[in-house]
Parts: sequence; C-alpha cells; structure tokens
Amino acid sequence: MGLTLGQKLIKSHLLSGGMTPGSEIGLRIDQTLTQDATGTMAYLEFEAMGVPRVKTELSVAYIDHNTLQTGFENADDHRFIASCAKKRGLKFSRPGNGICHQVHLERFGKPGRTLIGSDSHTPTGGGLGMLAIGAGGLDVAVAMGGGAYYITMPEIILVNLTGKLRGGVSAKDVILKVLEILSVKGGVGKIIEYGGEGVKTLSVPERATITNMGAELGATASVFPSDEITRRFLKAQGRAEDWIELLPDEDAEYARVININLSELVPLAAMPHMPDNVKPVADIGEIKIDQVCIGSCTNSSLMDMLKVAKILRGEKVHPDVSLSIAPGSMQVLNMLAQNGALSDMISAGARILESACGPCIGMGQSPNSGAVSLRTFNRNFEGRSGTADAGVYLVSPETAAVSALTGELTDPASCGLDLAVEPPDAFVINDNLIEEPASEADADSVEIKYGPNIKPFPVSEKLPDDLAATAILKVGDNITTDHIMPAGAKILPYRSNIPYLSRFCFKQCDESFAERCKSEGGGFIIGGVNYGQGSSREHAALVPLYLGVKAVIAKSFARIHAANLINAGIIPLTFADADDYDRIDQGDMLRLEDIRGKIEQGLPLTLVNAAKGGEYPLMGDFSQRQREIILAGGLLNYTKNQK
Ligand code: MIC
Ligand code: SF4
Repeated sequence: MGLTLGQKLIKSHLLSGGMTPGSEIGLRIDQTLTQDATGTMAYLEFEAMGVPRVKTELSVAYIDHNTLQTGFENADDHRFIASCAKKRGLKFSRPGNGICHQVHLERFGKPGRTLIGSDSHTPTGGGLGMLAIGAGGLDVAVAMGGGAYYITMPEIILVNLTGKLRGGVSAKDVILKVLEILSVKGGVGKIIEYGGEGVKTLSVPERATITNMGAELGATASVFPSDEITRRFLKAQGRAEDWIELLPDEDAEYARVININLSELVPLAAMPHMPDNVKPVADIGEIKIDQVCIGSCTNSSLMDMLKVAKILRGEKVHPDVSLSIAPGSMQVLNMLAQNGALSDMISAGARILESACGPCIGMGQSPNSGAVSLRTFNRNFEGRSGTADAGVYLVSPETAAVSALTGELTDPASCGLDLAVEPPDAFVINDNLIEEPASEADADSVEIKYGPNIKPFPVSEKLPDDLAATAILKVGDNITTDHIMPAGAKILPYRSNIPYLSRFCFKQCDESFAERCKSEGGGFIIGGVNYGQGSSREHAALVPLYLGVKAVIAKSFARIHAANLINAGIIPLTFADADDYDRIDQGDMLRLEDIRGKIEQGLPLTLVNAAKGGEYPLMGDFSQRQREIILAGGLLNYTKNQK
C-alpha cells in the first residue's frame, strides 16, 4: 500500500513508535519557531534545561504578539528573548518584521521538513509541504535541545479539491467550508491532507490560509503537496534551492475522503462565537457593521492585501465603519508601499497597523460595545476581541473589504469584481529585521538579560499516592484556552509573570475562581467535550498549576492542551461514561485513590465522589512515557530525572 503525504513526512522523521493511528510516535524535529507571548516561558524552560546551543537545523524566535509596549514589560521580554537567541544559536525576528507564520513561510519554511512552534497556527507551514505542528513551549524547548517531539499517530483525511474558485470566492471560504463539515473538534487526532486537481489552482499563500485554520479543526497538522507552484513561490522568495517535490503515492489510502468542488463554493462567514458556526454570507442577511479588521496569520499575505487594495482603490470607507489593516510582514508592507497599493488603502480611509498579531489577540482595536466586527482572522471566541459583548464574524479579505465600503455584511461574489492578481516573480527580499546568533566562540560573552517582570515558572511536585480535592470548577463543552487564560492588551504583557496572570484565570467563566483556588488550595476541574481547544499557550496549564489544580476530568481534550497539562504535571483524565459528568456538581469532594500506584502500573482509574457516594470509571490512556512524566510531576522533572 502506498503512503499519503502526511505518512511520508512522518516516516522520514520517525524516531520511535509504529505508524498505527492512536499509538504514540516520536518525531525528529528540523525547525522550531516561538513567538514572544509563549516564547519568554519557552526560553526560561530552555535555560532550566541547561543546553548551551540549539541542536535543530533552524530555530527562529519571533516577536509579533506583544508589540504594544504599554509598559516596560513587553520590551523587557523582547530583550530577554533576543539575548537568549543570540547566546543559544537562534535567529531573532525583531518586532516589526511580521507575524511568525507569515515570515516563516516567506523566509524559512522548507518542503519535507518538520517544524514545531509554540503557537497553535504553526501548521500554516503545511502550505509549503512541511509537517508543521503547534506545541506547548516546553515541548519546543525540548526539541530545540535535540529531543524528540511526541504525538499520537494521526489518521489521515484527504480533502479532495476539484474545480477553481470563482471571482470573489477565496481560500478562506475553502477552510470555512471544511470547518462547517468537520467542526472545531473534527480534526482532533487527524492530519488533513489536500489533494486533487483543484490544488493546482491555489497559490502557496492561499494554501497557507487553509492549513493555518486547520488549527481551528483541532487537527494535528494540515498539508499540501509540494509541486510546481511551491517551486515558483520559493524561487520568487530567492530560495529555489529549498524546493523538493513531495506528492502522495497514487495508491495511498485515507481514513476518509471529503470532496469539495471549488467552483461551487460561495463566500462564507463563521458567525459568533465559534469558527465552525459557518453560513453563506448571502444567507446571513443584512447586518450593519461597526468594524472591519484585515490581517492576522490567516489572511495577511501580499496577494490578500493586493486584492483588498484593488477593492478599496478610489473608494471611501463607510462612515460608520472603522477599517484597520495589518499587512502580515515587513515584506508585504514594503511591497505594498513600493507598488502604490498602500496608498490606495490609506486614501480610502483604512487605519494601517504594524505588521503584527494586533487585534487578533485583543492587542488594540477592541470594537465598541455590542459591535459587529468582521475579521479576516481565525478565531471569534467570545470576548477575545477585548469587548465582551461584541460579535465577531470570520470572513475572507474580499468579504471584509467590500463590506467596509457598504457598511453592511456584503457578498463579494455578487459585486462583479475583477480581482485577479498575479503572484510576483520576485518578492522584495530584505532581512534587515532578522538578527543572526553569536558564533559558538562568542556565545559565552553574551549575557542573558532578565527584567523585573520575568518571574520563575511554577514547578510541580512528584505525583502523591492519593489525590483528594473539591470540584473547584465545572465548565461546559468547547472551553477554549482563552477562557482558561485570557489574553488581550491588559493581560498579555504578563506572560512571564505567572503569579500576576493567575488573577485572571477563568475570569470569563467564573469571577471568583482564582480566589477560591487560593482559599481551598486548588482542586479538580470538571470539563465537557474538547476541553482546552484553541491556542498552544502553556499558561493555560501553568497558571492552574500555580493555583493548585491537580487534575482535569473532562469528556474529551484538545490535543495541545492535553499535552501541556501532562508537561505541567496536571493529570488530564476522561470520563469512561460521559453521563458521569452530570453526576458531579461544583463543590463536590472528589478522590483519586492510589493514583500513583495505578498510573505506575497502567491500571484502570476510578474517581470517587465522596459527596454523592458515586464511583466513576475514568480513561487515562497514557503512553509509558506520559505515565513517567505524570509520576515525575511534569516534563521538566522527568527530563532532569533522565540525566
Ligand atoms: C492565539 O492565536 O490564540 C495565540 C495568541 O497566537 C496563541 C498563542 C498564545 O497564546 O500566545 C496560539 O494560537 O497558540
Ligand atoms: Fe497571532 Fe492571531 Fe495568528 Fe495567533 S492567530 S499567531 S494571535 S495572528
């Protein structure tokens, strides 16, 4: 039997385990990336590991999330990360150079290589034929130190594309269609592979829009073939030598095939407050809009921006709409400036933002109360924009730009637009904002610069024989890491200060959570389906750890968050019978008896509800390695024990 693309990428990097879906495999990692909001913690962890230089082919530290610098905190974090990069052998992408995933695609991604990044949208690199996976900061630190990265061997789903997108229909509509079909949990434990004749009609940045939002499916990764179009993109980036051809075998077998005819797609929108709440724009009806934001790692490429500029040329932004545009990288911004498209945007009344994440993570541009905000981003979780009662619709750049002019949600396919833009033969290459590391010989003299906001991270104790605690919080389905550990302009500057961050933990779900944890010494969290979906932020595990959370018992978990919990020394457990969730009330006293012995021996686990007298069987489907990490009280303790 032939191999799929995903299987080929895995096979060529397999360090341990067999390629049977569901079993744990260890992968050799060629490249890593970090961004600043997760990076400070990742480099603190890397420092704690005591490895002098990174051992990967390439590691890049980006600054793109915390660029508002409303106080000294962000700038101190940037300086800390820059000094680590210089000393430890990483490239450093300075603030202003752009969003990590966009820059990585342009300057560093290579077909056939593995990449892990401390950001859930790292799978963007799959647009170039990479096996690119989002991970927690500690996993990235371990990979930088030359260690394997462990995942559950995924099933491979093929999305078979035929036809060609019609005018006004965009790559964003393709991934919104996949989200409609699969939902925000449909990709868990899967690699989504794109194939079929339709692939040839999509440019690399369009493919990257699609793989980027594979994160919203919960998928481990998404991947496109590396073909002639990939070669042309790399050549235009001055990197023709990085190209290799990478195609699935003709007789490859897939766990499932989803057929999408691109010619039949229409402009879509994900309505508040979930990325899979998808409807055709034309069916949503007339909605007056207050804000439009164009940018983010999903839709900020040169091609996207050129289409937006074409729509805005000679027009005026509707007086009731605030339009902001953040081009994804210095390269994109520079090229828009050179060819005049930037002037078209400015003249129409767009507010041009720095090339960074910005409004996507609530760093500025929070909309007005009760606003309708159209965004070309990837997440529309409640409150993420910084305005609790705003409704965010996720749309394509075309829908966003057309609607910014009309003042209401407008279907761009109905406007008879001619938006054909040709990809450039040569991108403007300027790496002035990328700093090279010190040579090995000079590294000793580089000092790591800490700031007063950079506090030590919490370290877990080894697992005790028994665990007993109250159900300190009970939450429902699809709880996101934005619920657990919110971000936004007021909180994000404290990503390197866990004690301060802890005040905001679960605030959106339960104002008194942090206080109760403090007075009761922590507890167990009871969760529903897909607990911890969304970002890779390990803060959503480290902060609960700091607050004394010992275990999370849920109906199911999102992949990266489950791994982050284990790495932090918190046990993620699933109900064997989902109905037992209903038998627990917040405040019940719960016990996990002989938990240490049972995890050690891989025996079935039971949760005792002392308050109600019930016993609920649990599933702790851990690999031997995961059991050892849990027993040691987290990955750092485990790694130290191994030395
Ligand atoms: C996000 O989009 O939620 C973030 C901010 O990029 C996160 C990382 C973080 O929380 O720092 C992600 O997607 O992993
Ligand atoms: Fe940045 Fe938004 Fe992309 Fe996260 S999703 S990396 S915040 S642009």
